[in-house]
Amino acid sequence: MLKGRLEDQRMLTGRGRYVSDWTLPGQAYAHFLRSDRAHAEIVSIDASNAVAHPGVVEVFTGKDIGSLKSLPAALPAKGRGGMELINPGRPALAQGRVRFAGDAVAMVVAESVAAAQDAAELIAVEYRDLPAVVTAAQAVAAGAPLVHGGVPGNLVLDYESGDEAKTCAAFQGAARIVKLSVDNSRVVGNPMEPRGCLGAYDAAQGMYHLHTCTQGASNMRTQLSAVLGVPPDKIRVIADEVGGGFGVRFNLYPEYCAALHAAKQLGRPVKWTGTRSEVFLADEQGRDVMTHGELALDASGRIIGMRFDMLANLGAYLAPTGPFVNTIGIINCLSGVYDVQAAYARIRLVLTNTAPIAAYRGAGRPVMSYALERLVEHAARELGVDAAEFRRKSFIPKSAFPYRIAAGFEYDCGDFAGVLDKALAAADWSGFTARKSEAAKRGRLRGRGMSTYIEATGAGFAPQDQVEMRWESGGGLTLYAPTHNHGQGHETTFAQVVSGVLGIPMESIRLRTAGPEFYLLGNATGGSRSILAVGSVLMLAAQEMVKKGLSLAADELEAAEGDVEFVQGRFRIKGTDRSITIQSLAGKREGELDIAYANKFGATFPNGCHIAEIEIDPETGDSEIASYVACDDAGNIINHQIVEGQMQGGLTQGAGQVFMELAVYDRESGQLLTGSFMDYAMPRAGLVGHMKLVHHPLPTGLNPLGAKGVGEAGVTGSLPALMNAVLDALRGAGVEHFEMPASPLRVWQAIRSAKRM
Ligand code: MCN
Repeated sequence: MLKGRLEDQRMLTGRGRYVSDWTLPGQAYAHFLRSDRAHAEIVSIDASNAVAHPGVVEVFTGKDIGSLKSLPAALPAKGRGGMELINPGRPALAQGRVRFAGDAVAMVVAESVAAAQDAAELIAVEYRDLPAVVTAAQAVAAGAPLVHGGVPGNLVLDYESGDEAKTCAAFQGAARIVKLSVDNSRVVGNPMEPRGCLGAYDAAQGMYHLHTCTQGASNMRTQLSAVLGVPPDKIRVIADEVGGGFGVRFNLYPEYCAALHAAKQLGRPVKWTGTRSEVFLADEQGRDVMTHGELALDASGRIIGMRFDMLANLGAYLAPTGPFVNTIGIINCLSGVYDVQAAYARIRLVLTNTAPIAAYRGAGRPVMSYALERLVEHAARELGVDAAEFRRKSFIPKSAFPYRIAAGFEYDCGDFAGVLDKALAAADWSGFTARKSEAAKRGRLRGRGMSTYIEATGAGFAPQDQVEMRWESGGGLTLYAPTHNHGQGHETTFAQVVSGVLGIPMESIRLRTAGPEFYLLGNATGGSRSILAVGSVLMLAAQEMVKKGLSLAADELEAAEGDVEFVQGRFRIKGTDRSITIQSLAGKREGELDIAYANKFGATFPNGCHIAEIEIDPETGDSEIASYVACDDAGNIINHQIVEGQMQGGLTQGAGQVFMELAVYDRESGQLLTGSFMDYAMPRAGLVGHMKLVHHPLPTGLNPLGAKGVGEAGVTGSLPALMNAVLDALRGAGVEHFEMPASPLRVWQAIRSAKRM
């Protein structure tokens, strides 16, 4: 039995090749001069001293990149009244105006990193400062400064989903209405590996080569093609190891376009290695959505309607996936696990003078689950009823599937009551009062919170996922797939799926996803789709390979094809001991057993019930997670160890946002005040102890593996469960309203001001 993951040995022994490990002969080094202000006109740029600096090859500014088109951003949907998304465009280097602190103004290319950095300091930029807005609420206020002249009121889209008329009627007939506003705070993705790239141009072939940290080469090629103005097949995106993605390595970034442009102009490769400061300033950021939610209840306490009014901060420019994440990404599970057709959401997408916002683990679904599950728990409390039984009353019953929600999406299966029951048992739900009293004796405030979340996994923009399988001499099999592994263990789980069909050892299977030697179309890793979608395609491809092998084996064994069967890695003449292994067959018939295959599988709906108990020390404001139960339905599980790791990672990421992480822009100056790990706290493994993971799998029929995604479920479930627990504990000290993060100082201050009231 394999211990750990196939990729572990390589990475733990330092043999992984990350973006900055790539070098090419003759490469030059890039450094970006970034705006030191949030909003200003660029009056002039004088780069003459920088150009004259020893070692400098060239300096590029906005006026030098005229042949590059704007970075793309689109949405396959319209807004209220047919409103189209307004995309004001984003140049690779600022042109005429800077719109957030960190906007790239110039790129210096030099013979060394140090020379490029030194020269950047010699560039004189004259700015004319403009007023800045950093919150979405500021941006939609009357008379607010405009981030882009062409976007009236800073509103790029007024989006809606659900049935507004039915929802109004439900609220009119409600016995009770419960309301809650919540702020899903802004966070910085912070993968271990800061961004970087190495751009090269092959003039003879007219080919661009971009080595970078990516979640999927095919997706990035399509985005690059829009900027470079060449077909995607003239571009290769190349990566081995990617040191974490979390959504913020999904999209193309301006620096990559500028580096490729420079490589072509200069006739030599250009390498850029970003810093942690640049991660904070110029990576896409996550969340930042304010929601006002309302529930309509009937006299028995059943939910009969729900509506949400959301304000989403998209930053200074539209990131390619920013609009999608903040519309469809949010409403694809609009009414959660509840049987409510009267549901409606309005989301206003707003520009501000901050770093662009796009996907961050969960990509919209944690915004929905947080707004809804905070509201539901609040309603149970208002009614003075048990939070679990309040939810149960409104669940979609198991018999009601397939179930189409008001937003138009169809859940295929689920057993929400079954999930709830298992979670209640694992959490010893009825024993909470005793634990709370015991904690009180120790001077601790103990609180409990629940979420019964659902999310959509498996969305993908590309129409198909193409895969290939090629045999190597020596009996190894290489899988080629479009979805990039950046921590999720795909080398192991994809090999597991293929090995299960072909009967060859997992160790003889290799995965390639972003190399110059192949060209596949398909979806990037995102939306927790890799195993359910690409894993399923690989499984079918392996089955096709076996079919192909039957006729080749018949030929080799001199038998009729109908007499040959495939059992545990061998083609055998039925009822005899004459056989040949698939590896030997591949060796004898070089290339003939290789296969190219494509298919597409779409959204599945993993769900779960998470129950958190936390304790707060009122003297210090310090919080501790005393117990955490996650009962999840991920359909069929391919690899339990990896799924457990994914859940732990997701929960910890959720806990990071709840307890410590917060990106803060100064409201006056627009400066990022939390630009380093000195000011921005990251969660560590010890944050989420006492974790109990329970499964309640209901295999989906929507893909051949019967799997649902798990990569983001931990976040979607934990944000509301943990904050509900924080609120419950704080109520013990008289605090009624509190927003993330529950850092010791903020908790302590909240308790102190509640005491004073
Ligand atoms: N798996 C399984 N059985 C299932 C579901 C999944 O065995 N029923 C396994 C899969 O085979 C895969 C892993 O669990 O090895 C995660 O699978 P999946 O849910 O398909 O998600 P993806 O592989 O597509 O990963 C994407 C998801 C996203 S969108 C973000 S963001 C994220 C995440 O995964 N970023 C991560 N997990 C991360 N983990 C690490 N270490 N680093 C990141 O950047």
